[in-house]
Amino acid sequence: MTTTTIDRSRDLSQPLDKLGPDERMKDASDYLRGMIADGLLDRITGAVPSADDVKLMKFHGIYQQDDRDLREERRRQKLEPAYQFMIRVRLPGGVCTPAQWLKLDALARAHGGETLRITTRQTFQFHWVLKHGLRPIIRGLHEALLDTVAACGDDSRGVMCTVDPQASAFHAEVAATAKRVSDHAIPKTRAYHEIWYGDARVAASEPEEPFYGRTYMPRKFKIGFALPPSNDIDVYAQDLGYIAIGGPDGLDGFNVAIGGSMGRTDQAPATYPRLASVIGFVPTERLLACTDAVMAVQRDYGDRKDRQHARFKYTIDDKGLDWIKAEIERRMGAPFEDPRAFAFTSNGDSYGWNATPDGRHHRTVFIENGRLDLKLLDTLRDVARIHRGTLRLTPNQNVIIAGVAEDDRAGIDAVLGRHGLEIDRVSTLRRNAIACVAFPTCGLAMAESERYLPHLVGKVEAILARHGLSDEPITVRMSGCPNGCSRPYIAEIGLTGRAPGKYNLYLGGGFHGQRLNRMVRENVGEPVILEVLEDVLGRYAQERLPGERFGDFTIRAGIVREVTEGRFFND
Ligand code: SRM
Ligand code: SF4
Repeated sequence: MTTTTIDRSRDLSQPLDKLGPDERMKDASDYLRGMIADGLLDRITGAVPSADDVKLMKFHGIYQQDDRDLREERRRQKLEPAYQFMIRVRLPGGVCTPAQWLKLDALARAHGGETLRITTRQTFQFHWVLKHGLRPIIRGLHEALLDTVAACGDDSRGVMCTVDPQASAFHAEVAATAKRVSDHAIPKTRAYHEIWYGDARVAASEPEEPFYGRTYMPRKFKIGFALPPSNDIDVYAQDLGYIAIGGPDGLDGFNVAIGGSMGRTDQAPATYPRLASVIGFVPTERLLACTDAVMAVQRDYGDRKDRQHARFKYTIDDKGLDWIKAEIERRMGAPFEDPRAFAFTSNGDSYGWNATPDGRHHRTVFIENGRLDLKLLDTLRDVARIHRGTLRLTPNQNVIIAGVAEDDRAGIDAVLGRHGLEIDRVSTLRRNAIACVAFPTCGLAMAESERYLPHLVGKVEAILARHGLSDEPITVRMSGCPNGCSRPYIAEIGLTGRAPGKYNLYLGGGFHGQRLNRMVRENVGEPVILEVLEDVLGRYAQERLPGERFGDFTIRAGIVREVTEGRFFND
C-alpha cells in the first residue's frame, strides 16, 4: 500500500495515553510481535500467559478460547479452563486447490479435533487446537502456501468474492482482482514469519508498516467483491464492498459501497447494523488507489477511544457520507463516476451440477452451518484425491467442487454416492439457513446457534409444509449473540441470542441482502418464535402477491416497519 501515509494515532493531536488501551497495546507491540514467542514456550498453562499477547495473536489469525461446555465443571474442580485455540485461514475468495484441501484435512485430523469449519466469510477455521498444536498447523499451512495473516485483528480481514463461477463470464477476472486487493491490504510486518516460521529478524531501512503504522486500523475492516446478479457475499454488509460491472469487453470496473457492518450490542442503543452506501464507480485500474483511500480515511478518522464506536459505519455517520466521499476522492486523486446500473437476484448457492462458460462443470455440496465433521471430511478427502479443479467455499458455508471436466463428473458423483451424498436431500429452507459457531467455542456466545438451528429449522419446515410453502426460498440466519456473525440483520427471519434458549426475533430483511430487518420479539424462547412464525407464514401463504418474497410481504402487510437507515434500526 502507499508509503506516503502516516500513523494518525500520533498525528491527530491525540496523545497515545488519551486513546483506548488497545491502541497503546498495538503501539507497544513492536509491529505485532509482543511476547508471543515466549508465551508459546510456557508449559505451565494451556493459555498464552499475557492478555496483550492474546489480543495480538488475533492479528496472526489465532483466538484463544476455552471449552464452554466444561467451564463450570473445571471451575468446580479448581482447574484452569480447558484452553484451546481457534485458527482462521486467510483464503481470499474462498478458493483452494485439492492439494491444499488435503493438507487442511490432515492438519485438522492431527491437531484440530477432527473437524474444520467453513466460515461465513469463505474460509476455514480449525477449532480445539492446543497450544503445542499451533506451530505445527501454521507451518503445515505454509507448506501448502497458506497462512493465517490478518484473518482477524484490526486490519483488512479475509477478502470475500462471489464464488459461483457460473455467476458471470468475467468471474475469473474479479476473483483475481479480489486476491490482488487482499495481498495489497494485509499487514507487511515480518512478525508472523519470525514467530511462526522461526525466521530471523532482519534490520530494514524501510518502514515496517508503510500503510498501517504502529497502531493499525481502529477496528476490523472487511472488503468484499460481488458479481451481480449474485449477492452471495452480502456486499452491503462489508466496510468496503465492490460490485463488479461488466462492459462489452469484460470487466469495466466496480461500484463502490462503503460502511456496511452488522455488529451491535443489545444494551447499547447507539450501536446498530448498517448497510453499505453506494457512492460511485471506479474503473479497475483505480481499484487499489480507491482501496487505499477508503482505508486511509477510516484509519485516520475512525474512533480510537471507544471500540464499540470504532467501525467505519460510525465514522461515516458521524462525519457525513458526503464529507467522507469527498475525502476519499481527494486522497484517491480523482472523483468517483456515477454508479452504474446493476441488479441482484440471488444471494444463495446453486445446487446440483451447473456448467460454466469455459465448458467445465461445478457442483455445490451442502454443508449444514459449515461444519465439516469426520464423515464430511472423509467424503471431501476422497473428492480431493481425484479432483483436478478447485474447491471453493461459499459465503453460505457450502463447498463447490469447481472446474470439473465432463469426463470427470461421474467419478465425483461416485465418491459422493459412496458416502451417501449423491443428492442434497435438504429442504429449501435449510439450504438458505446460516448459523454462526456460538457454543461451545465462542467466548461471546449467549445462546446456542450452530448446534440449535438445525433443530429449529426442522420445526419451521413443518410450519411451511402446513401452509404449502415448502419450496419457497426464505433466508433464516441465527447468531448466538448480537455481534451478528451470520449476518442475521439482513435475513428474512433473523435470530440473535440473548441467553441460553432465548433469542431476539427479526423479520423483514431483503432476500438479496438489500434491506435490514427489524426486531418483532425480544428475548423469547422456541414456543414464541414458532407461534409468531406460524401466524406470519400463514398470512404470507394466504395474502402474498405473485412472486412476492417473504421479507417484502412482512413490510407490505404492515407486520414490520421498513428500516431505512441503520441508525433508525432501534426505533
Ligand atoms: Fe464474527 C467476533 C466467529 C463472521 C461480526 N466472530 C467473533 C469471534 C472471533 C468471537 C470473539 O471475538 O471472541 C467468533 C469466534 C467464534 C468461534 O468459536 O469460531 C466469531 N465471525 C465468526 C465466524 C467464524 C462465524 C461463522 O460461523 O462463520 C465468521 C468468520 C468470518 C471469517 O472468516 O473471517 C464471522 N463476524 C462475522 C461477520 C460476517 C461477515 O463479516 O460477513 C460479522 C458481521 C459483520 C461485521 O463485521 O459487522 C461478524 N464477530 C463479529 C463481531 C461484531 C463486530 C462489530 O463491529 O460489532 C465480533 C465481536 C467483536 O469484534 O468485538 C465478532
Ligand atoms: Fe460468537 Fe456471537 Fe459471532 Fe456467534 S455471533 S460466533 S456467538 S461472536
